[in-house]
Amino acid sequence: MSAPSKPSEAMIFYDIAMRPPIASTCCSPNPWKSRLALNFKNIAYSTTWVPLPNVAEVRCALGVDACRKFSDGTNFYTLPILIDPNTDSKIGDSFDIAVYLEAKYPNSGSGNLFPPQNLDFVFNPDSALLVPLSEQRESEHDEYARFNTYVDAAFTAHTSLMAYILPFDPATAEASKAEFIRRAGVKSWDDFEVKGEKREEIKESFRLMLGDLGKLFLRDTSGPFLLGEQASYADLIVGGWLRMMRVTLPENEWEEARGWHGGIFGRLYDGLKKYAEVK
Ligand SMILES: N[C@@H](CCC(=O)N[C@@H](CS)C(=O)NCC(=O)O)C(=O)O
Repeated sequence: MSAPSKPSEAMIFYDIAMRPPIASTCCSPNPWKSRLALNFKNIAYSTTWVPLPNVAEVRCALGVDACRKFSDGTNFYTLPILIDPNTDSKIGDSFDIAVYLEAKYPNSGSGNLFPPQNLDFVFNPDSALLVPLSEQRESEHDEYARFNTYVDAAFTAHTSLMAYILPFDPATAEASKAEFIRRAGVKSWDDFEVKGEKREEIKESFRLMLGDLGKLFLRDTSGPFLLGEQASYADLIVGGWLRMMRVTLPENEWEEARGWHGGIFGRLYDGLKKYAEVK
């Protein structure tokens, strides 16, 4: 039997709840990659919003194994998770979700999430990241998996610019902050604030990294995406991080970053708006 062009029953997508109104504050990059992919594929779904301190409990209750580990080797329970009742599938990693959607529903939505392309972006952080977001794995979409790993590393190396104004849900803000303080081994939330000269230094490093990444977008300038007018999952990977920047950078710095390198990333953010509806 050939793959169905569209699933008949709505899927359930799990994302992290931030401060209301959630549609304008949700900012977790990996769930965003999946939201963009679900909308790109024009899949019917609803979102279940999970308070940050409840992610582990929800993931365990769904029986989805952890896909990350903390540096001490303990499980790190994360979102997104996607449940597809049409196939009884539960997928707990954003890259796997995109691969799944393309494999099961190749004929749905705006086309192929994984058209062949060269994605030769490399990022080597000064020091090993404490907690890798995604690992490079053997995959039928190796080029994209490698790109995902490097893009995650490149943005993660600069999230100190963004952590302090994360829009936590007031209902669980204290517990969420306490957990971030514990993980980082700092004393108080104020230790996350980066300002002055240090901030300018990190911003410059961020700008240079985006300049490197931006070179890939200059190969085809017929549209905002890597392949010009046609978006692919590689654009959505970067788009997930742009969504985090949009919410967690001070407004003036977001405007500044949009304009860096001739506005490549501002155009990408705007171009992806058609896939950014929060459902
Ligand atoms: N490799 C995983 C990583 C998922 C991940 O790190 N999710 C973060 C949000 S972007 C999370 O759930 N964090 C929960 C927490 O920090 O407690 C994926 O791509 O889905």
